[in-house]
Parts: sequence; structure tokens; C-alpha cells
Amino acid sequence: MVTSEAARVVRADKGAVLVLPGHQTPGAADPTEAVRVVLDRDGLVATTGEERLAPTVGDWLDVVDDHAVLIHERRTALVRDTAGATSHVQALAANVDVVVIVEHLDPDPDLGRIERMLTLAWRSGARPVVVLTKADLVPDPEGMAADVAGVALAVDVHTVSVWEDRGLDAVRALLAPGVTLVVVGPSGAGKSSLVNALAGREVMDTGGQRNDGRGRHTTTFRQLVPLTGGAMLIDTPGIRGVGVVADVDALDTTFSDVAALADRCRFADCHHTGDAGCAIAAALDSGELSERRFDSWRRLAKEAAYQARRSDARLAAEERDRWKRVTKDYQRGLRGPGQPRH
Ligand SMILES: Nc1nc2c(ncn2[C@@H]2O[C@H](COP(=O)(O)OP(=O)(O)OP(=O)(O)O)[C@@H](O)[C@H]2O)c(=O)[nH]1
Ligand SMILES: [Mg+2]
Ligand SMILES: [Zn+2]
Repeated sequence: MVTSEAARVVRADKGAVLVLPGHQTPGAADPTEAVRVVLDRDGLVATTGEERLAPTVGDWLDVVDDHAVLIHERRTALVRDTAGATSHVQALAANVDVVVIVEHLDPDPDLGRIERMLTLAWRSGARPVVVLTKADLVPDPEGMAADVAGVALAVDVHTVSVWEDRGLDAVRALLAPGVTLVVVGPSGAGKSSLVNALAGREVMDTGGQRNDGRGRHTTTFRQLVPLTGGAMLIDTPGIRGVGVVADVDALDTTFSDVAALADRCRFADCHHTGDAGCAIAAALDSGELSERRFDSWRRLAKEAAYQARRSDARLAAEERDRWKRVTKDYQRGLRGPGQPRH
């Protein structure tokens, strides 16, 4: 492809990405028409800023002679903490408008996981919605949805059954032309089944008839699927645990009830561990705040603080490296061109 036209990444692998030329997205483009674009050896592409990034699904790229030359600035980015990896954070998807948090009703929805995914979503800049799947397997899906709504504050919660074609219209209503949605959730939740139902065709492999809710990881890569109506859906593999990247704002949005209580503690630096005048302790006593939710908030806050410290340390190290380079260049400059090193 020789073009200066921006192209959208529909799949990102090591060394190469698949893109659809901009004029095909949004639209009824067939993802099999995607073009392979080669990356540099390090897999990184220049950005409009100083850093080079690994392109991720949903990115817009400038492509010249089948080479990715520039990643456009990401409007939103779903990032997770990857402990142990060199870069520490990984962008799961870029330029997403809606994060569809998919969770099964059977087995019971995991409220802590939903809170984690909500934090990830709020952090991304995209709007979250929760979709509870497999409504056909439980007697009272609406009652369960109400429980979930209690932890997904100010977020729409839908219940669906793909098998019985129930509740899908509420999700279809999100598929406006030009909108990009990403589905996230545990393996076996029914993400790919939902994507296929919304696409109206079998785009993604699903876990067949197996239905024990256990992780099988049918989907193994992230894939952007352009829908006929002009919306784009990104399917992702089930993630067992997702490290949440530090963001106090995202946590305060997900846990707005806990944040409001913390504001009412007598001391601004209250640790909520038996301090005098602690509004959180009072709410735990009265049952207004559940131990489960408080623990969930505390765990995520701790994780976020740890991640922030680590990324501060990394930034400091990068800054040191940059100064080392600058000083070296400066000294080289003093010696003038062509001078011997010693
Ligand atoms: N009963 C019932 N089963 C469903 C429904 N939707 C999906 N399933 C089943 O749940 C299993 C997992 O579905 P998938 O769509 O592959 O799940 P996934 O979230 O994409 O899983 P990964 O790709 O591993 O992350 C399959 O056996 C589906 O047939 C539903 O509405 N009702
Ligand atoms: Mg899948
Ligand atoms: Zn307190």
C-alpha cells in the first residue's frame, strides 16, 4: 500500500500489524481485506511526541510503502499494568469510545472484577457500559442486574442472552456510525458470541457449546471488526487479571461513594483504619458501605499507588538517561567534529 492516507489497525502482532485504509472504516469493510504493514525491528513507531510506541488495535497510522511511519495521537487508550515487562504498561486498545464490560450471570458475576474493569475504562477516557450475559441461565437476571448496578454507579447495566436473542437491542443502540467499542471481560463470558450477534455474522470463533464458565481462552488476539452500520467493535481475549494503571480520578469515579465518604472523614489524611472521626468506618458499621466494596477500593488504591511510584522511578531513570546523552553530545560538541574520543 503506497498511501499517505491514515489507516486503522485492526490487529497488532509482533513485527507487523494489519490495517484497513481509512476510507474503508467505518463501513462494511471485510477485515480479511486488511493490509499487512511492516514495523521496524523494535516494533515501535514514531508518535507526534517524543516517544515511540508499539501500535495497538484501534490506532490510526500513517503508512508509506507498507511501512508504518507515524502513530496518530490516541484520543483514548485502554492501558493495563504489565508487571515485569520492560515498558510496564501495555495499550490494549486505542481510540475507543465505549468500553463494554462483559460479565456472565452464570456463574455469578464477580463484582470486584467489574469494579476493576470500570476503573480501567474510566482511566481510558472512554465511557463504560456493563453487559451481563447468559440471562437464559438464571431465574432472575434483572435482580442480579440491580445488584451489579449498585457497584457500577452512574453506568448503564444491560442483561442479554445471545442464545435467546434477548436484550440485544439496548446494546445495538450503542452502535452509532463512527463509534468504536471494545469488549472486555473474563474468558467464557460470551464476548465473541456478543460480537458475532451484533455483527450479524460469525466473525469471531466462540467457545462452542461448552458452558462451564471456566477459562478456555478461545479468542487469542485482539481484533477490530467493522460493522455494516459504521460502528467498530474490538473483541479481546479474556483477561484473567488486569493490572490497573494508577489514576486517582478513575478510582474516584468508579468508587464515587467511597470517595464521598472519605471526604467526610475528620482528618484529610485519614487512613480509614480506626482513625477518629472516620466516616468510612461509620459507614461500614451502619452497613451503608459493604466490607467487600471497601476492600476492593483499598486493594485498587494500593495497586494504583504502587504503579504510580514505579512509573515515577522509571520516569526519573529515563530523565537521567536523557541527561547523560545530552551531556555526552555537549562534550562531543566541545571537542568539535572529527576529534578523537580520548
Ligand atoms: N447459555 C448461554 N451461553 C452463552 C451465551 N453467549 C455465549 N454463550 C456460551 O458461552 C461460551 C463462551 O462464549 P465465547 O463467546 O466464546 O466467550 P468469550 O468471552 O469470547 O471467551 P474468550 O474468547 O475465551 O475470552 C460458549 O460456549 C458460548 O456458546 C448466552 O447468551 N447464553
Ligand atoms: Mg472470545
Ligand atoms: Zn476515614
